[in-house]
Amino acid sequence: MARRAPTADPEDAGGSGRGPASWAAGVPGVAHALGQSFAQMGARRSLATLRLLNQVDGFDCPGCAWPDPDPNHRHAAEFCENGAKAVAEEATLRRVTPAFFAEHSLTDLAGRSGYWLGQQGRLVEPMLKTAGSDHYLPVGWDEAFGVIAAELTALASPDEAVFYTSGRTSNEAAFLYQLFVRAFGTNNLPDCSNMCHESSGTALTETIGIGKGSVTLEDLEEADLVLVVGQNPGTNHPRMLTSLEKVKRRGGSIVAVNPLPEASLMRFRNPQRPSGVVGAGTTLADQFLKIRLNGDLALFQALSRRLLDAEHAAPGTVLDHDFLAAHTTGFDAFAAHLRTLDDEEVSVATGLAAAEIDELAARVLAADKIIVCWAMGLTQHANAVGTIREVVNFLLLRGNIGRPGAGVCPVRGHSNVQGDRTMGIWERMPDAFLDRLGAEFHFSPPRHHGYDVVDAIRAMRDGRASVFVGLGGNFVAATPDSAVTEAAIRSCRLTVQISTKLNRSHAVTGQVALILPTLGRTEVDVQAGGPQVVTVEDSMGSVHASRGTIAPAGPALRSEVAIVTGLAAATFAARLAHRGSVPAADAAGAPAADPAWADPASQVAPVVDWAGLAGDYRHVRAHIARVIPGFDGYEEKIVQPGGFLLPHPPRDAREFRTPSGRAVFTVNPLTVLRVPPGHLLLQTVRSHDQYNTTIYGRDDRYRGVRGARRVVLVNPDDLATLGLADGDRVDLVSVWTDGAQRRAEDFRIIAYPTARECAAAYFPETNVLVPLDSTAERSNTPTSKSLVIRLEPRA
Ligand SMILES: Nc1nc2c(c(=O)[nH]1)N[C@H]1C(S)=C(S)[C@@H](COP(=O)(O)OP(=O)(O)OC[C@H]3O[C@@H](n4cnc5c(=O)[nH]c(N)nc54)[C@H](O)[C@@H]3O)O[C@H]1N2
Ligand SMILES: Nc1nc2c(c(=O)[nH]1)N[C@H]1C(S)=C(S)[C@@H](COP(=O)(O)OP(=O)(O)OC[C@H]3O[C@@H](n4cnc5c(=O)[nH]c(N)nc54)[C@H](O)[C@@H]3O)O[C@H]1N2
Ligand SMILES: [Mo]
Repeated sequence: MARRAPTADPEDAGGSGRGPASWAAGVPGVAHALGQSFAQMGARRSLATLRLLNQVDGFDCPGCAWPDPDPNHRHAAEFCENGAKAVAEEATLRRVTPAFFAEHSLTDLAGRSGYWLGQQGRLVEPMLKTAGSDHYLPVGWDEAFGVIAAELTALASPDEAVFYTSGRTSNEAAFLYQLFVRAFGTNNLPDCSNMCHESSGTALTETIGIGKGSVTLEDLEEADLVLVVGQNPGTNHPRMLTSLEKVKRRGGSIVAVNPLPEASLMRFRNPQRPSGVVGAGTTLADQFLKIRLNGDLALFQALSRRLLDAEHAAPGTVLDHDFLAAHTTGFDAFAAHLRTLDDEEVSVATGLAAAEIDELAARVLAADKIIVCWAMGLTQHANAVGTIREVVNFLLLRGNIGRPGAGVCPVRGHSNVQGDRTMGIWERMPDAFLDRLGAEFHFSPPRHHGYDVVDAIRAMRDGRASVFVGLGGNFVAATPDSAVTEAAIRSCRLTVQISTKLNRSHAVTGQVALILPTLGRTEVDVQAGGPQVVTVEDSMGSVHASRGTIAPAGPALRSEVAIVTGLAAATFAARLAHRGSVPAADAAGAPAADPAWADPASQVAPVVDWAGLAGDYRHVRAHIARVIPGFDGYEEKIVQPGGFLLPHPPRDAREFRTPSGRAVFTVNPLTVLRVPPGHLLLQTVRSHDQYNTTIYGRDDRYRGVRGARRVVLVNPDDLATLGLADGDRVDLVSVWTDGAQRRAEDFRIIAYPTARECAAAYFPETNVLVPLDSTAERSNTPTSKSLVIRLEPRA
């Protein structure tokens, strides 16, 4: 029964590689998207759905977290090709029915590719797999909640359960979910962010006192210089290209720092402007630094060093001395450390010529307002937190934080991943949040930190956790060390997936498994109190309403809010019956005086009207407004077109809520990743035709790859050194300090102009290569962008 992920996908046989495209978007992009939409939804439904995408009266795109322009500046079609694909994937007319599960056993499903699973359509009925069975059977909602409640109540400690969240969940569902989990008695709230921007949150909180980006869309558009570092916006945040184009039109410049010459950064044709469809497009990047994987810490140190040298040569002309004196701490130690920077080390770490860094430094000196944007190319490395702290150091030197047109811009992934964090989805929420949550609901939230993603896998592997609940996402496919993770999940007593679409996490399960089908962002959500809206927060801290517009995929579907509240009500009822004890609050809702109240295990249930909250989400927002700063007047603010901006002290007032009250310069040791002879560094990336583990197709158009996903991109000079050639078939073998060899079988080599010694291949196929224990210092994020591998020719 324990079948491994399929290594050979029969439909993924050949494919071709033609090298990177020289431009991105334009006609093929939109035509491609509409083609996919029509195939999944039919023409009428496609146009009706896409018309409301990212409009004030419509729904928020379930794709990425890039912000929408203010309502007066929105296009009639304010979406991109990949947003349209995300919508088509959700609004598909295909259905996964009980008959489907009668036909396909779990063993069968575990042998299918992620692409095949996703293509089967929307989940429409709650399904239960009992212990020992290899099939899911339909189950009623109440019975499903009863199964979960019984398993949760039987645990020796609430910490034996893990509650994962992926970043599409609405603010309302996320808030109730963390409330339920904390009232149940644990902080085990791992989320996709642990694998994503955790390093950004850690570094920014330490240095500027808040783990979020400090710029708005308007800031971005008025910057003089935008550095796009470790990010592939043409595929992953296509609407960002429109903003970058505006930067160019206003005379600003853009620099791309990336081991791959990503097409979108080179040239862009805007499908929303007629000239973009017919014209030559805009050349976006003024400079492209083809950096070695993991070389960014060295690059930012080298840049800052050049600024310090320039200041030395012409005192008082380079650094923002007023800002440094009034708002920062730690400058002297930082400057002293940079004086020891070794050019030779920088050259090895970055693979860049000194002249390239000089050119960038000259651009920096010429720019008054600078923004640095980044994504997974910075966050998924062992030294990721240090690298992002260096980005902050670099910006602080010239006062590039907390004034218009300047700042830090970590570009988030999932459409509400930032909102979920704001709502308390985090295994380490600060005490101030827990205090207010406890006061609002008259209970005492647990204080000890919970498990993040990597620790949750370890806990399941080691038998310290045996119930897994996933609010969205695809845990077994998105996480590292697939073989270890799948075994960990299979050792659980119960696994529960609250999902829209079928994926590998429904096939690789605990002894007992449940699928709870949920409404997606595109669908109308009607509750006892009438039609509901939910709210989301974008990558720049702006919160707005999202209203589904199409009919639900099936009558049995429930909203995430309804599922979470149903689960909570059932669990606390079961706990009450199980303990045979009285609720720890009296009828009036006052907290019990019993000192045992402080012990979460002794709590039975907080005073919450779960059904009432599910009936009308305005009641949920009223609680959020009282618990979370920045949400006062929530209900009134979300009816304003475009929503409202959450407070951000550095952006709003140059206020830094660090222990010293100042922005912090940090000292970060430069470690150079040296690759043993015969080996390469591998980064695992997204193709143009996927959304994380959801595979839309097998092309990666902008990189010129057609019809294949099991490919590895390698520099031709490295191929020559390794005695390999374009088209060769190889296994990817990762080597790690634990001595274990992790193997991904049968990849085809594509000769590609990536940085020397730096290969690239797609995830999730390559997650088997990422060692569980290979994580970033302090953020514990898996190092998905720097794996030491060798290529073994297939016999
Ligand atoms: N269509 C679509 N949209 C998406 C997603 C999707 O899968 N599909 N995923 C969403 C999610 S959850 C996220 S987090 C974002 C991810 O957005 P990205 O971070 O853009 O996604 P990746 O494909 O991981 O690309 C990483 C980029 O960083 C570069 N890079 C890798 N290592 C390094 C390095 O060491 N230094 C530098 N300078 N560059 C490096 C890679 O070459 C690549 O261009 O996108 C979101 N949007
Ligand atoms: N090797 C490697 N691994 C990585 C990464 C990498 O770059 N390299 N990137 C990491 C990153 S940045 C991230 S964010 C994670 C992503 O990890 P996850 O967020 O766990 O994965 P997704 O593939 O986005 O999850 C897709 C599933 O979510 C469900 N879903 C979709 N929409 C909804 C909805 O509205 N509600 C609910 N309840 N369910 C829904 C569907 O069932 C779908 O199959 O992967 C990480 N893993
Ligand atoms: Mo992400």
